[in-house]
Amino acid sequence: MRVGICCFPSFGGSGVVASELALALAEGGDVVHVVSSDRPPRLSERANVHFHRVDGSEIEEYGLFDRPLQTLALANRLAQVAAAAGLDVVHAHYAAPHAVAALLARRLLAEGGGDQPPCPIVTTVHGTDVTLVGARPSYRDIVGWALRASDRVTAPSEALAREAAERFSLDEPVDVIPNFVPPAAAGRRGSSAPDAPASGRIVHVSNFRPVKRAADVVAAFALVRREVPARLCMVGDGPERAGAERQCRELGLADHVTFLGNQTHVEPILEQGDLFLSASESESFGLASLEALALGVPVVATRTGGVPEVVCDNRNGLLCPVGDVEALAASCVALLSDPSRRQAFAAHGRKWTRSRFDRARIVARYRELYRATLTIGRAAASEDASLLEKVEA
Ligand code: GMT
Repeated sequence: MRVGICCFPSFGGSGVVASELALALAEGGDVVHVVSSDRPPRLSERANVHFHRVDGSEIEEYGLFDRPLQTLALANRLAQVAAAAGLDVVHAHYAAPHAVAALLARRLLAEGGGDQPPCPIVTTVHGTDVTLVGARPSYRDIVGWALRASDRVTAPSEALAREAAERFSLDEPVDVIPNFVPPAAAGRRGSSAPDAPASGRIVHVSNFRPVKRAADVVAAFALVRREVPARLCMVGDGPERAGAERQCRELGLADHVTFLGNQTHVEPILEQGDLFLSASESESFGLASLEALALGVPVVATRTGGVPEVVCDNRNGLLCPVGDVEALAASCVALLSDPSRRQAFAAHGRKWTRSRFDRARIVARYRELYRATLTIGRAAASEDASLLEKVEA
């Protein structure tokens, strides 16, 4: 198949999932066209993967626009790519702006009167489009429209599928297709030695947005340090990083915490950890937790959204209430001071992720879904016009 994928070029989970999916599809013989404002960090070069940059900045020189009209530029580029490459299906990661742009592109092509059948659109919601963007009055209606007008909608967890269906009153079921373990994590054995004495290496990976509650990670770590001589490695970058660094200095922790910034490949860092710690307020899935478990690193995380579908409480990790810094710290201390429990958790995590989040099986599910949409794309495309008219009215 010829598959178009549009996604954010981010270090965050959705950019990683979209890129890893593109690579896996290409590996299986599909031709993939990734359309984004920049090359996603994990999208390595390989045969059958074509990258198309969306620019849109030409209008800035006119002076009237303070930024590119990204959604329009994306729709325009997507239509060009769909026509030139003869795409069979477009997979939009995030309802807004990607599914909206894909729907506009399809309309644009239909108006152009080409002889290519309309391209079906599969949209994957990743969390923020439902819980944040979709919750704001300025975006709610257009996100709901994009989801209803997509030929199929998928979510990485039951929790997010339920939330999307309820929030946007979706008539059609949302397919739950979990994220898969990237080959770089599946292919490593994990070098942490869970049966060795606890060295107390805790790893946190996030984009340091407020929803990640980086301050709770640092506060929990401060409590852990009272019991165990632990170290904390913070991976990623974002708005709360500077605050977390300041908090470490104020708590006298600066010598025990390393901030590494964004990293394209987190596996070598994760596998050096004895524990992965996440304090998120909301998390549709928790890709970094999945990668940690696959590497045999137990997880201490907050019980929110789709996290309990990834982390099995008391089997391969420990789940705590959001905001309960004491519980997070106590869970870290409990695991760091019990090597045999860590070892059992590590073994469970490896086995669980291999069976439940297997790449080949999950990529096959996307392929099946794409095939199923080929027959409905034409009908759906003719409905776009009336839906768009309703939204514009
Ligand atoms: O967590 C973020 O802020 C990044 C966001 C993204 O768009 O990359 O991640 C979302 O999608 C990931 C891949 O499906 C999930 O693993 C994350 O849990 C999800 N984040 C949230 O729901 C907050």
